[in-house]
Amino acid sequence: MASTGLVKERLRNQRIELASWSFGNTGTRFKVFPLPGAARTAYEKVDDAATVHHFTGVAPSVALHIPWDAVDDYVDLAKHAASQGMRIGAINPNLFQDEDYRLGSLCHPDPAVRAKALAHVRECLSIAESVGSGILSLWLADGTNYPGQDSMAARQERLHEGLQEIYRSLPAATRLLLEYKFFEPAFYHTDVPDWGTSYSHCLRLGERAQVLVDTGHHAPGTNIEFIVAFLLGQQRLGGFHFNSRNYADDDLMVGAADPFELFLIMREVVAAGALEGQVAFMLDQCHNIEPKVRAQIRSVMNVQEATAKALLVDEPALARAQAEGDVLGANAVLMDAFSTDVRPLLAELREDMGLDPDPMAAYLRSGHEGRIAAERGTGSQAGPAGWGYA
Ligand code: PSV
Ligand code: MN
Repeated sequence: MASTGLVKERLRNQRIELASWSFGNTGTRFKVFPLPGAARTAYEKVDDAATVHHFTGVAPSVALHIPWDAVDDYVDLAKHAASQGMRIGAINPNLFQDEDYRLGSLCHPDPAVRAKALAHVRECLSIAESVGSGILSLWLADGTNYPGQDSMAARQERLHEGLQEIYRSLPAATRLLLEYKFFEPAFYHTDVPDWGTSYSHCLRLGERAQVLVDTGHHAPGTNIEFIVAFLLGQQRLGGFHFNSRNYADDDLMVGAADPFELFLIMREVVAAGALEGQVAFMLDQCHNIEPKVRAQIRSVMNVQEATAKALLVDEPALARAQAEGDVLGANAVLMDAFSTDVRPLLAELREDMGLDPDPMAAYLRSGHEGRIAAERGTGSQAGPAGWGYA
């Protein structure tokens, strides 16, 4: 088994990216319940992300969604982040909330709409460059609702052409992460429904096109850790959008519904030697009824716990059991690691890092929640344009 010192060292260097949209008022299509203190601007979202980093020590970057986080001066926003020890992470173009995107964006039948979508992605690439971000995360809401609505085959070709244009426009050190989702908002078919579709488009594009695995974007029962293992083996796992689901794209706190699944995913990451490197570990969550900063702190802690357990797997013992065909022995090695209470280890690590051993208690004591509620109020419920707009 790895020494405690080594496990702590690796946990200390772990990086988890937060998403700006987790801090604003969000909701379902039924209702947005405005939350006291919810961030109203991109600057406040960065501030809240910095607060999460302050108490956890492993979350120094925040992803932006454009235009939800549109500002006049992105360099200034990046400076604002840097002044709090943060940097801007992945840039997410929004190709789903404009009237023109009713029938899709890059796959739309009208070339003018496809051109508009491409122009927006290019704008996002220039934002990425100006804030020093090396990741463009692309999620398309494209698809159809009814059989016959459009040619699925033609849409794949349009998609390829669009992606090729984007790939050609990528600045040298930037990666394109292509996210997939099996349904919603399109209900009959989506144009990038699964990892295989994303992977084959990435292969056609080139090395800097990689798959983004959002843990909430799979049918129930899907073996996500297999997908992770496969993509890591092909050097095409670009990153994660972590969240947790019971039914569909529930966007709940990662590790909430199925901590075992999260452990198995992190175990594949650790086994492939990918904990440190290019894979981006990002949260993509919405906190519709719970306090947002606290929920993000809990989420970071959940990822840390799953990672710690994954690092505690007795790899030599596991390899031995696997080689001997010892089915139950191999399984027991994994279960031993999963069953370990890693909270004391993480508390020790945080003390080593000069942090409070209990980030949640420290946050509550800090009075931040009351302060932002008093300063910001409840904000206003998002209009018909969508809950993501401030
Ligand atoms: C879509 O469900 C998604 O997972 C994509 O990553 C979006 O960018 C994000 O949620 C926010 O809507
Ligand atoms: Mn996502």
